[in-house]
Amino acid sequence: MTESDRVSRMSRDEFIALQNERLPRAVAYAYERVPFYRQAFDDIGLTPGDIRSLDDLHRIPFTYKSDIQAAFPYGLCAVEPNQIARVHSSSGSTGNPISTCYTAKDMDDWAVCMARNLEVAGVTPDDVCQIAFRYTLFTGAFGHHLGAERLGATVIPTSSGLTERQIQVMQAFNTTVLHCTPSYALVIAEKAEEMGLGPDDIPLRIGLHGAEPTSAGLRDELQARLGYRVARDYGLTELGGPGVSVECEAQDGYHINEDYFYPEIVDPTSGEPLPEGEIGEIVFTTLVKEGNPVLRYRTRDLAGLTRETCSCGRTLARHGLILGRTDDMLIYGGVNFFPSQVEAVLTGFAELAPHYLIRLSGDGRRESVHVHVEPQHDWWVSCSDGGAGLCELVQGRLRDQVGFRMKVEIAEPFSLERSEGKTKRVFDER
Ligand code: DLL
Repeated sequence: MTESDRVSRMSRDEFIALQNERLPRAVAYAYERVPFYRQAFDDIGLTPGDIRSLDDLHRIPFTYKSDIQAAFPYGLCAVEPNQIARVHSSSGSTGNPISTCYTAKDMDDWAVCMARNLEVAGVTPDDVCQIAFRYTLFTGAFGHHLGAERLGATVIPTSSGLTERQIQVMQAFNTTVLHCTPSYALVIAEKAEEMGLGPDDIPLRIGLHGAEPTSAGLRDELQARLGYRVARDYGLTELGGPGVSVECEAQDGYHINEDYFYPEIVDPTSGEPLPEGEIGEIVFTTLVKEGNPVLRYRTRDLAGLTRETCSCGRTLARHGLILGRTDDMLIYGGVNFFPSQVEAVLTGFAELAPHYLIRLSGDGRRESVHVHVEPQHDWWVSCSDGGAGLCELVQGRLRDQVGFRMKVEIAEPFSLERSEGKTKRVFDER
């Protein structure tokens, strides 16, 4: 049994003991080294000594994305500049960029977390891992690369793009694991089909996809088209990138590396902790991070949490599918909805390709929501009414499932923009 395996199967009491030992140290470390945390504690008369165990965690004030943005680039850093081994950054969909820095030990911890994620996903040292996340300041490629290397697998750092060549590389080197965003996996699937290749012509057995949502419908479609099993992984720059959680073969929640990242679920409005199983905002506290420790970080990602043992036998806490982000929530005519609800409806139609975009427009008095969908090519060429019947059906189902009328418009096959990284699907022009 590997060390990762041992940790992944510890008893709940062992986890609690480990977290109770690490949390007070992490809090004292942040207080002593990051003026932002010292100030936050001093402001409410809290001392690090007050945080003796997990039971005291709720007393610590939250850290928000705006705090990290305001501190860009090194404001929340806890070490001297010459101790920083690596920096990564995300452009952020809104506002200032976010950056994170790693000490040499953080880099080692990152490798441990990512190697464990790969192991949980079913990757072995015999696998050939093609890293088709883009190698930039973005954490995705470097994190996956590090984990695959640490696990002892073969690493092929193709980065994203040059899709035909990606497929040639897969065939030449017998790639068994594809690492990229689900959006890019879809582009690869399309290109493979254009090259006349079916799932049996491609040696992949696992797709490790993260950095953006993958609905169950999109996952199933990728699995059918590329002939592999999808394992989705989750992470964010603020916590050091990927390596936070991942799905195992059971595809029943994401196992969290909770010896490194302590999870809570809180009510997004009140901030009150929610009971296990309820959907709320995920909040993480880093337990051993040196470069950029964060306490009670409000991720804005919405999911539920369970500490029940998974059918795979692992005991690591699991969060469910990320249902959306608090800042992704759209409000139309007083109804709250998430793009993921629209995607869930669209992927239920075999006639549609999983490419879409949602456009909200209006002048304050009259608003409208248009959903642009793309038909499957084969269906489209045999369709006799220009898609009108299908549009009606999709509109009806969206109204039933999401709660109001959206106008569905059919775009030409292959006409909506494809992405090699994360896809932007919502355009709010109100
Ligand atoms: O996306 C880190 C990452 C790289 C994760 C590669 C997995 C694989 P950021 O660019 O900072 O970091 O974006 C983080 O992306 O708060 C979520 O909203 C979203 N996200 C990441 N993974 C998933 C996922 C990386 N599996 C933000 N499902 C997070 C849904 C995800 N959303």
